[in-house]
Amino acid sequence: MRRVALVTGVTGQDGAYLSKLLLEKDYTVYGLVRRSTRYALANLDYLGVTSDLDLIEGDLGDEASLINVVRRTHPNEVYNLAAQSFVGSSWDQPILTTDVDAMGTLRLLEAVRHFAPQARFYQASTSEMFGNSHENGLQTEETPFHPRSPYAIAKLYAYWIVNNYRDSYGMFCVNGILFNHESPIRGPEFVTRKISRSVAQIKLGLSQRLGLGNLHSRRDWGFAGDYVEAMRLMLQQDAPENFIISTGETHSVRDFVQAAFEHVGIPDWEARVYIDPAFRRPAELFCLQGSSRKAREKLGWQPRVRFRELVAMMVDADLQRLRQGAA
Ligand code: NAP
Ligand code: F7E
Repeated sequence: MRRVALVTGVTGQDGAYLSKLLLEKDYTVYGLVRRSTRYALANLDYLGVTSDLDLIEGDLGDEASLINVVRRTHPNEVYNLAAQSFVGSSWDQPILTTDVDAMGTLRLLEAVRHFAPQARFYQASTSEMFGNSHENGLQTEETPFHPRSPYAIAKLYAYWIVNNYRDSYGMFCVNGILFNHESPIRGPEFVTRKISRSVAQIKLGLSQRLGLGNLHSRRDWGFAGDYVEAMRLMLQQDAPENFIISTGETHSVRDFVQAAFEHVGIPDWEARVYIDPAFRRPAELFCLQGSSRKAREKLGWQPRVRFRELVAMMVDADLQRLRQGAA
């Protein structure tokens, strides 16, 4: 029997990579798509999987649509990737962010509890929940949470309600606590893609300068294609447990900018970058560096793509897109 997966957030970065992986593993994949989808199907098209998916309309804000999709699809595995995922926007739209990221998770859990209680449930939790909390510079599964944005607070509710449904109803529910992961189809509002796209534009003479906020923030950046493998592995375990997924390396935004300019052979990059206060945040996370030891030991997972390779992959993809005339 083919396994059936239901993926929310299928049009986003992770939804596209996860769908590709599940199709390669011979799953039937249903994707939940909003009527007003932001990315349309560009990410799925980029990875060449659109025609192999079954897309069903629904919204995490609408319980009826979630009940409908769970009843129609009879999933063995549910991956809840849908979210208002941009931290910066969560200060501008805190109520929407909370409704989708916190309440939306609860709505989906309820639909699964009533109509597919045996399904295994993956929740896209985030390193943002840690805030500036750390233990000797690292975040582990035991590090206390101290969220610093409306996004992180909504995700923390989702984290706990997922744990609660596991404890209360015996459902197979897990949280993947993923650190930042990027790719050529990362949304252009996130800093890595903003940099890769701007550097490609500057290289091709289509732009002159790049305006950024805090250059000193440090993130543990991995490749999305590696991280979706961990999501699937978490649902294949004998017992449901939460896992951190990270590279264990940290780099600053400045490091990313420098690596991107160096990759295209522009050494005098500092003259091309200016600080734009509009991109500073009301509360910042200074340094994320995750320990994925538990995932390495129990899931047998490890990241393959290293920092410089990731930067090069993203810049090259943007160069190629621009040369082909894409915006
Ligand atoms: P993304 O590219 O921003 O994708 C978000 C997805 O959620 C899109 O498909 C979007 O659909 C969908 N969505 C938004 N609001 C929705 C709603 N009300 N109902 C249904 N779908 C809705 O995010 P991502 O980078 O792939 O991340 C996937 C998940 O992992 C998110 O939950 C994110 O918070 C979490 N996460 C990401 C990272 C990371 O570094 N990427 C790290 C930790 C956790 P539209 O196309 O309709 O907008
Ligand atoms: O910011 C700084 C910014 O927006 C990274 C999401 O996937 O990962 C992501 O959240 C850092 C921050 O990602 C600009 O202040 C400087 O310190 O790329 P980002 P994020 O906020 O880390 C986590 C794990 C998630 O769960 C989220 O869903 O870069 N920064 N200058 C800037 N950031 C942006 N976006 N734009 C700038 O111009």
